[in-house]
Amino acid sequence: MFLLFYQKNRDSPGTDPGQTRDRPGTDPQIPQITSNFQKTTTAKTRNRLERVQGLSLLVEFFLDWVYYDGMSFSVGIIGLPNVGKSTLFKALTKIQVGIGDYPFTTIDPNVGRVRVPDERLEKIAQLIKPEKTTYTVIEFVDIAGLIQGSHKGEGLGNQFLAHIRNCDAILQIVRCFESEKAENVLKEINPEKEIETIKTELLMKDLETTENALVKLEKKLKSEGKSERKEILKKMEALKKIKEGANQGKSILEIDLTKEEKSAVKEYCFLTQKPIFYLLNTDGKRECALTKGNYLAINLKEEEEISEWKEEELKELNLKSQLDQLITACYNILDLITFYTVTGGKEVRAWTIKKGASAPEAGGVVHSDFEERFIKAEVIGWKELIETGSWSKAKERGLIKIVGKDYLVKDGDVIEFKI
Ligand SMILES: Nc1nc2c(ncn2[C@@H]2O[C@H](COP(=O)(O)OP(=O)(O)OP(=O)(O)O)[C@@H](O)[C@H]2O)c(=O)[nH]1
Ligand SMILES: [Mg+2]
Repeated sequence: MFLLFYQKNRDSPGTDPGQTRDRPGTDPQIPQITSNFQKTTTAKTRNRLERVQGLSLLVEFFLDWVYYDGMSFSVGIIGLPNVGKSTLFKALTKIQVGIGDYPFTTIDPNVGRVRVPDERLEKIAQLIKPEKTTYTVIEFVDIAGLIQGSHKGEGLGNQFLAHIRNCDAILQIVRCFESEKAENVLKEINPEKEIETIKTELLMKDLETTENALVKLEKKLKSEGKSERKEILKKMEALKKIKEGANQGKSILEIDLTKEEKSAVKEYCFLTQKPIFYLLNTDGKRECALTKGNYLAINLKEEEEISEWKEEELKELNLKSQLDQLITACYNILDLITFYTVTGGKEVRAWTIKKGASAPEAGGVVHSDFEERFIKAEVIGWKELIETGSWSKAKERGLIKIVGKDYLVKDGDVIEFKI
């Protein structure tokens, strides 16, 4: 049955533009996607599995299931030990993970996907009345606690900084609760100091990466030809600027880099260049605020408890989870846009791409054929579609635009790809 199901889902998409097909194993609530983080793990899994003779089809099925070629974005949950990272992860993903009173309960990272709340998608679905409504997702990675000296291998060391490197954005949990059982590694509740401690660790690692890169480039400079030397010198200039800023305690986000400089150092995936959001894990007994940065104050213990409750129970007690707000905030710092497909009325689905993506690039997120064989796309803004009442009426009134390869997708576009 598994294989039949697999075969069915491997059929290539028809030429009907609206036909965004299901991925193997796709459930509307848990689209199967792959991020940089998963790719590393999946590559290792592929090697191991491929050694087993006779299991190739099963291997392929499994890899297709986890190795969705669409675009996905991940948020690394970081912070000192015992601040509530795994408590948040469990509340967000409903995945049972180890939560303990002692520091470093988490060793291997936990990875889970969470659907992004989307009122626009719900409104489109109310209009189209599809069989399936599929939200876009982001991935959260619960990473082991960092402490002072992590960049030099203290605590659980350097490898956890590497896990952060694979994430697109960072969510730092800051401890604002007292507990006799769960030791406070910082020994005091001091959000600014806690943030500074983690920032220093990330920055020291970036400084180390910068210095190593400069040494390597210096050597390379001597052996390369004239045109390559020009590129290397550009990169070195940007790295020197970063080194100078980092030595003054500035995160790379705080250093004024030009677009060219940013692109020259992109390959280093600097930790302090990732967008960051703070969650103050409060027990509600104290004032909780930051003087700078984007943040939310949430009681994670409470969130963990109510994450098991049904919606009706929450309504009855007049309780509201703040996690949707948090997911939306994380989605927003990733600098992404959402577009929608309506699949001939069968499925209404939200997709995520980076701001500035072209129509074929957006098509590639839905299916590789939509990028490779892209001819044109039909596009309408979600609001216009709702106001007009249906896709066919919008077409009759000439409100649907035909766009080509150069069209840059806008947030909220509803798109049908033509191949
Ligand atoms: N009182 C209180 N306890 C909390 C809260 N959040 C987490 N805890 C407790 O703090 C302890 C550590 O929570 P975890 O979620 O495991 O913390 P962590 O940041 O993942 O810790 P490590 O994996 O060790 O880095 C557990 O005993 C939690 O029950 C909170 O908001 N209030
Ligand atoms: Mg943990």
